[in-house]
Amino acid sequence: MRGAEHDHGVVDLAHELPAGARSVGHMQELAALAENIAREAGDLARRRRAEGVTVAASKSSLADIVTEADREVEALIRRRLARARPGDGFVGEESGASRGTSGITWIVDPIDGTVNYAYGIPHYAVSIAAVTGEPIPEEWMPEIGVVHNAATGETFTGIRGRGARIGQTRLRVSMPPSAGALLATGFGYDPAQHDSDLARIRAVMPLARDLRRAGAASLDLAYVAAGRLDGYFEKGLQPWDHAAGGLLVTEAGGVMGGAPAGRPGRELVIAAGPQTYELLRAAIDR
Ligand code: LIP
Repeated sequence: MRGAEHDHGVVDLAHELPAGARSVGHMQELAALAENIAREAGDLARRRRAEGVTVAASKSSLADIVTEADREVEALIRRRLARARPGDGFVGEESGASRGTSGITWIVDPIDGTVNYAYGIPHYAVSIAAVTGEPIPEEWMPEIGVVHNAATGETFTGIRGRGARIGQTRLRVSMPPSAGALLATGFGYDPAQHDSDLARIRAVMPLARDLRRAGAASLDLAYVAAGRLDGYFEKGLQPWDHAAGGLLVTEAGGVMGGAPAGRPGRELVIAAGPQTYELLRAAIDR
């Protein structure tokens, strides 16, 4: 998906809002609700971190952990959203999915960067997105996205067709850097995937000035939107890892793509400014 009209002259029809389909004021209200809940959830996560973190269980592998705080923070978010908008659907990393009747579904990662959080590395985020359509990456239409860095307090907000910002500052993806791209990526929890992860890195390194692996996809995507990274790619992400951050990228004039079917998904997520995106895509597909 491409961002709206921006310096590169790329126009995306997806941003021509059907008359009456969704009011801007309504989406701004959803964004404000998500920001308030994300900040409250982030405060809870930070308090629990200071008190000491307990790993509650492992999921897809021993490395794929969930802490008691993940579960408690998601329960808080789910309660707050249900009270404010009882007819909405919900998809959460820890508590599963429930369908709504309003046409809006919330896609939530309560603590993205769980391993950072468990180790006490101050780089983790509350990620909250609202989508319309089927709540799966292949079909959803992201409407609003909030990524709140619970460790630093930074909140990145995007509204479809209305841009992305941090506070009152508009987010813009970077232009292609002459010194090579500062890229970010991640490694799946499944060790069997690591060979292909490393091969993908080998394929893109000729484009890169350097590589970052910070451990929270939503913040990697927010940083692409803010121009703090030139590009990001990763295989194995869950929908809640990229739902909010992906909207930040497209609303900052960037491109979100991947696989299956060229859209961001479990097989691959790629995010960058338009020119860097094409270079990344070509290097990875080679
Ligand atoms: C994490 C992502 C990260 C990825 C990790 C994990 P979690 O999400 O944010 O980019 O490399 O494997 O998927 O598990 O912390 O919500």
